Amino acid sequence: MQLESVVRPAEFDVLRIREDFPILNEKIHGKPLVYLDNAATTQKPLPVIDALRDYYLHHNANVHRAIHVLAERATEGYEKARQAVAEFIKARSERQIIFTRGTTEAINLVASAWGRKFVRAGDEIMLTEMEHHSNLVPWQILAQEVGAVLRFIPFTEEGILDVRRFETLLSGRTRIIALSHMSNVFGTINPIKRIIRMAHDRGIPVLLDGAQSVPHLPIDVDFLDCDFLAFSSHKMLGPTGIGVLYAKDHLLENMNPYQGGGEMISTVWLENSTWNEIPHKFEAGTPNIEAAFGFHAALDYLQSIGMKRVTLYEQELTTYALNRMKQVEGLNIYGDAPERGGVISFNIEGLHPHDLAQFLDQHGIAIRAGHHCAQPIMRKLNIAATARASFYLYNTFEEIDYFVDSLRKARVFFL
Ligand code: 7TS
Repeated sequence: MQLESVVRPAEFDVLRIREDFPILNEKIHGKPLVYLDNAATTQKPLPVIDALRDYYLHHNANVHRAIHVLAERATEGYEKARQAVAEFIKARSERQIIFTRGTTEAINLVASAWGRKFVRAGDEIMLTEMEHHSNLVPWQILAQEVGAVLRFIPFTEEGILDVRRFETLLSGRTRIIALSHMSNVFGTINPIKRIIRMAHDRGIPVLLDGAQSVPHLPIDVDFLDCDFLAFSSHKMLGPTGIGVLYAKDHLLENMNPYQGGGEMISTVWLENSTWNEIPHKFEAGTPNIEAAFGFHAALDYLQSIGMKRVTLYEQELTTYALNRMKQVEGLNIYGDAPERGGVISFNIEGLHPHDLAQFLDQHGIAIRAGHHCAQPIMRKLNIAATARASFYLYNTFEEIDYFVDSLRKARVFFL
């Protein structure tokens, strides 16, 4: 994406935004917190924290069940959150929005409820080599259960999907393609529009793992034309324990239920039952109601800034960080895609990423070190782990300067 447009970073009042995140004032080992682990989870602004408190102070009751004022308030708030999600990703209807525990559960729901019905022995499920375990293991379980075969779109040295190989891997037996929109290791934004078009030419549905994209990019499911989209509230300023599965209506109508229990039924006899309307058919049991209130507040917060502005600001930060990090001696960055988000995986030669993360923590800087729930990527790169810095709308250029200076200090300290 080019920065020709509307917003220059100067117009993006990051200091004003930071005031909404009280945790950013924490001192870590006596140093100001520099939080660069946003791909794992993000911090929460006051409106989200207030929404949780407000829910318990004024609205707490179970949803969809009782006829009393609190139950009506809880139900209304929960369903309004669903509408807000639909608007945020430009879905046609809130019927297409199922609340789950997060991305992981959303993908498991599809693998289980759609997969068991439509995938047969010998059918093929297409993934990529750069998936998070969440978009790998549920398909492995399904494939083992029904005797299906997994196929993988490879990535290149630059951490870019080899779309030409994708075309040759497609076959008459490919039943679904499931891939991440943005990689949590390389930061690569995958060419999903092209992949979806090629898949749809052959009548194959596509599931997008949007855990890393929906928090950072404007999303329009109608424009993308994806069939399923999974994402998590906690990576986009909202509470943990709630996330979303978006799906096209006809897919949801034709899928079996995921879990059985209260709320997902219409009529229950001792021997059998009929199902509730979508999306309720997929929401068995009492949901995470307060999290829906908090998630709604997070979506409003992001909307009030504007996702385009968020994307542009993060791109400026990322370009700045990449340029500065490349000047650190012995530092290798994994992934060099032209289209990328604010996730940078790297190593410093001779320095274990865990030692580096511990050193940075002593300086107040929170980064991630490990395999990032993507062991197959590490295996292909022939490394055990990487360090990873990931940004969000409250990070600053000064924090990146401090981070890069601290990387240099770590080299001096350890090497
Ligand atoms: N898919 C991707 C691409 C992810 O990055 C993650 C979480 C998930 C799925 C799972 O999301 P959850 O909310 O259901 O857990 N990624 C990371 C990470 O990179 N570091 O910690 C969690």
